[in-house]
Amino acid sequence: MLEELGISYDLAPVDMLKGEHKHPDYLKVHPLGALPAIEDDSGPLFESAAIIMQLADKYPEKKLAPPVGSYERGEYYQWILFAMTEMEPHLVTIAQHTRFLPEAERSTDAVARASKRFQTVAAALEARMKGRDFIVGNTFSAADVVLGGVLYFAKLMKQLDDDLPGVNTYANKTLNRPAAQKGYGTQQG
Ligand SMILES: N[C@@H](CCC(=O)N[C@@H](CS)C(=O)NCC(=O)O)C(=O)O
Repeated sequence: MLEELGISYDLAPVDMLKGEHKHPDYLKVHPLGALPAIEDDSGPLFESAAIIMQLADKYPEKKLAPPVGSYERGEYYQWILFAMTEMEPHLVTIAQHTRFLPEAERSTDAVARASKRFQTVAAALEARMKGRDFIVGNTFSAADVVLGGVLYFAKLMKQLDDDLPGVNTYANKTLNRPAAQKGYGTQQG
């Protein structure tokens, strides 16, 4: 999002494999010790979609959010919350049970259940993307930044199969944007 806005920022890497995200200093920024978080002149903020929506509103001249009160603004909230509440939690479950939890606490059943639900939810996004380039209206918005981030996570978790061609095309287009390539280091086929 910062790259899309073209504003300068300093990166503060947090090494999760070393547990730096649970350090007391970082817990002052994010009480759950999760990533990402930002700090600007106004103070710290966590929750990726909240950060993205706040930045879109803070730089209105970049036109990355539909006008407040418009129908498109409603759709913008709808798809952002869809990404964050219906898609992302299943990916977090898959990540925890394949990478982050101690092996003894991992459950293949939990992964299977999360993956099944993710596929059901992704099918709704597949239907939405039929004949569309962007999730809301016909221009790029912060909602595409949110969806792009979640779909990037889904790709890492190997959840975007060939039976989701529209979602794959959308994810690749979003992640091939120069800002995403700079931000995530992505180059999708
Ligand atoms: N809903 C949160 C999810 C944050 C989240 O779970 N981040 C992961 C990394 S992608 C994390 O920090 N996990 C470590 C933990 O929760 O202890 C957001 O989108 O910001």
